[in-house]
Amino acid sequence: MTDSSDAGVLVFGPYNADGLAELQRRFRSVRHLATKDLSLLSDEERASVRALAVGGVISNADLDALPNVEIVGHFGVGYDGVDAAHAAKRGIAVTNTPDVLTDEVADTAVALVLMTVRELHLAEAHARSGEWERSGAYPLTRFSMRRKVVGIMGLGRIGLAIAERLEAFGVRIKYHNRTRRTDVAYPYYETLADLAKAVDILLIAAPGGASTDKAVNAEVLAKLGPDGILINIGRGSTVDEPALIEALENGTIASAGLDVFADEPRIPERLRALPNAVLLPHVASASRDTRIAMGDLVAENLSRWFCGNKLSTPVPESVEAGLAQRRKG
Ligand code: NAP
Ligand code: 8YV
Repeated sequence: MTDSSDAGVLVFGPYNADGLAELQRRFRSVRHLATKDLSLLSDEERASVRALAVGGVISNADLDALPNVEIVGHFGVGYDGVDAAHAAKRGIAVTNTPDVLTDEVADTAVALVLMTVRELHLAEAHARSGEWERSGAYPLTRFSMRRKVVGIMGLGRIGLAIAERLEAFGVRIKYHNRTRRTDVAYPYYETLADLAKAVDILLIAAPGGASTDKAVNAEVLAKLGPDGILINIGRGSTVDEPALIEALENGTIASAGLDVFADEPRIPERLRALPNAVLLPHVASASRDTRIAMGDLVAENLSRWFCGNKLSTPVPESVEAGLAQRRKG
């Protein structure tokens, strides 16, 4: 490789068009395998891949089918679609896209809270359908933001940005993380169940992965209670989705606002049929500007790697493995 732009880049799976264009601006050899079907590549083509740009999930088997990959740039801050620990064992660095999307995601989360609390999805349908003219005003809503207590599971970059926005509505904020933060005054709850019992609105802004898998289960939903509202802006895997559907159908909780789901893009028909569920198709970061910033950060990380510079946003597993910068030689 005579210079950094000669590195072979494989874009694996569906990928943002602006992000793909940025990679093509920076690297001479960029191939987009939208289908993720590596059998379409010859052994020589697989061996030529030195960098991956991934928009969603790559299995360890697929990663291991690329013998010379040095770095995986993940398009998104949640990198649960990549086994970063496995990559580190192979000496492969992984990067993600934190911070550049925080405000967009927090804005969307607030919108989802308001839609769900004030039933705006139903009110919009009432207007659009002509029902307002036929049968009069949309009914007064059961809930308001007034005097509400919001509990955030995952008070990190995005969770804190959401909390700061929600304070403008006069709500009180509480949170649960694995570790108490020392830089916030919000009340901390050691367990998710205790947080759920203490709040009106439980908002999930935690990462996916083993430590959060199905954390919001039937017990937590029962603690949230019949006047409780669940908001999930994190990962669908964090919620036991069948238990949530039961809870919404039976009035165990009042309603839910969801941007993420267990088996995207598939949403169970029972969930789609529920009037007390607000459903968004994983759009929290999906503005043109934010996606351009994410794609630029992926490309910047790959460029920095092959120039021998420190990565902008390596994931913790890569930093711990000494992969925050390409080793010389
Ligand atoms: P972050 O800054 O790393 O914050 C994650 C927070 O979650 C941390 O405060 C962490 O604290 C907490 N956490 C991690 N594991 C936990 C567990 N098992 N139980 C309770 N709390 C836990 O990450 P971020 O930038 O805020 O992003 C958060 C997540 O949002 C991403 O990983 C992604 O899954 C999701 N996201 C979704 C969208 C969307 O389009 N819907 C867009 C962007 C991000 P502790 O380590 O102390 O537990
Ligand atoms: C996705 C997200 O990355 O950043 C994250 O963790 O969930 C989103 O921004 C986006 O949907 C592209 O897959």
